[in-house]
Amino acid sequence: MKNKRIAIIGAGPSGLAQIRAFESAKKQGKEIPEIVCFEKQANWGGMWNYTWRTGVGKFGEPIHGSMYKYLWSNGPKECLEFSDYSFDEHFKKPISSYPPRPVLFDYIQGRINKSNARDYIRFNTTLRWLTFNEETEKFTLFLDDLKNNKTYEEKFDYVVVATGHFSTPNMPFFEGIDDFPGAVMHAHDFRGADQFIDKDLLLIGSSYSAEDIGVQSYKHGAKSVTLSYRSNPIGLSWPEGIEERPLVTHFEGNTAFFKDGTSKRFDAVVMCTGYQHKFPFLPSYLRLKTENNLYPDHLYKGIFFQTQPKLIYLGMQDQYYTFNMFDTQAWLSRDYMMGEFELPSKEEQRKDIDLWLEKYSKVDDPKEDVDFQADYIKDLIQMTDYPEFNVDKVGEMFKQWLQDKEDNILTYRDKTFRSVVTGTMAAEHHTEWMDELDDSLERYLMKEEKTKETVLS
Ligand code: FAD
Ligand code: NA7
Repeated sequence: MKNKRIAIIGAGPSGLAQIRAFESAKKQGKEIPEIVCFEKQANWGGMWNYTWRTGVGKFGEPIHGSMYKYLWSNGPKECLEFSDYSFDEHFKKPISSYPPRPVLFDYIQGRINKSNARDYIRFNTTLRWLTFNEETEKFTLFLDDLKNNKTYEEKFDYVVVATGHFSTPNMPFFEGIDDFPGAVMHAHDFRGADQFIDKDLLLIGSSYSAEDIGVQSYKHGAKSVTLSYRSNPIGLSWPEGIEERPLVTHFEGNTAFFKDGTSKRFDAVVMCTGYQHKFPFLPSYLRLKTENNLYPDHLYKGIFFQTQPKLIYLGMQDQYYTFNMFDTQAWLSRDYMMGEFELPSKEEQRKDIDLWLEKYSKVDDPKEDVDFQADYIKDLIQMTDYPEFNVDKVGEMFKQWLQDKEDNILTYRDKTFRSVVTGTMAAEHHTEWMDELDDSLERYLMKEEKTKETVLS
């Protein structure tokens, strides 16, 4: 086992889950392979490692981060809780169900800090390219040590791609947009709504980014928010100041024209039009080519690449379940790499993928989406020793969350849920979400009396 070398690309929640899976086997006294994780950023956490930068970073690499200031969890934290490291264990007291980004970042770090995970990670290192030799059955990775401006190559037996898929913008063109006089950006480059105070804002898209950036901009004082949809409106009952219109047909100056014949003048446009699965470091025959969906084709059990199963993809699905799904995937991929889980024949793999794709083709609303992803996770869990958690109960919470958003998009983050890991009921946050403009960890963990003092002083 010691002679096997595993490369993990990316130290976001998925890559860290893979390290954690190996650490857990090591704790059980098993001999684990040599692991090297390559992370192009200076720290771990992936998306949760906030950066103020846009465009390129310090070393000229495309910026990975798409998260922004004032980002609060968009689903209950009880739905993403690690089943081997609870929120109670980390925070030592109940916290609310919808914490802001720095709090979840702290939680992610808490679990991984318990081990020597940092020793496995080479930060500021980008995977540029890789090849696979059919004879030696080894991958050669071409790596760029960004700090020292040095390239080098190394050989590995397995490669785990954990580079995420919400980083490379899908940026559509609309006639006249090139002459729009205000700011035009993609959600990937959005870093907070302060810039839109008193502005008329147009968001194109009708999914999570449009909803969340729209509501944040409203909360932080935008004059108006217009969401423009291509297929379906989000369809919530919006407060006055937020509205939905069909797709933009074109722009003339700072006026946008919509499919229903209406028009409106805007100060800024944010394209909330999703992301591309992008793997510039892989030759095309090893690349996963897919849209954002719950069951990308060509991945057995959602992770093993059919053309070459020694290439494993984590977290490539669209996500209701997040951290706990990445964990279950990482546990199964670990077992495969340690020779404890055998892949069936190519034909059997294809059959299994087709069954899942057929099941997925029948899914047609968000509640069924949740059930589908729950079934997928249950399928994985029963093949591994990942600590069981009540996946269906989490599914019920997701459905309640969908309902809460429909009831009131401005207050759903004030609701609380019960942990399936510890049974603990979440605490109510000291301040209602709409009134809370500070998303820092310090403010979040403050006692209620203290928050009043800070407001009065
Ligand atoms: P990422 O977090 O994207 O991490 C991938 C890592 O790979 C990064 O660190 C990157 O630097 C590294 N990398 C990429 N290319 C290379 C390379 N060539 N060489 C070396 N390293 C590389 N999920 C939730 O559960 N709740 C939320 O509230 C939530 N909000 C979100 C809000 C936004 C705006 C976005 C974009 C996503 C949100 N998500 C949320 C989903 C989020 O993507 C997941 O929670 C999680 O971060 C995915 O983990 P990952 O490790 O798969 O990918
Ligand atoms: P999603 O969920 O992939 O949604 C992309 C949206 O963009 C969706 O509404 C699409 O409409 C829309 N879209 C895509 N292309 C176009 C064009 N050409 N014109 C108009 N609209 C378009 O991405 P998000 O960024 O919202 O969410 C991704 C993650 O980031 C998520 O995990 C969040 O937590 C944060 P469609 O319905 O396909 O017509």
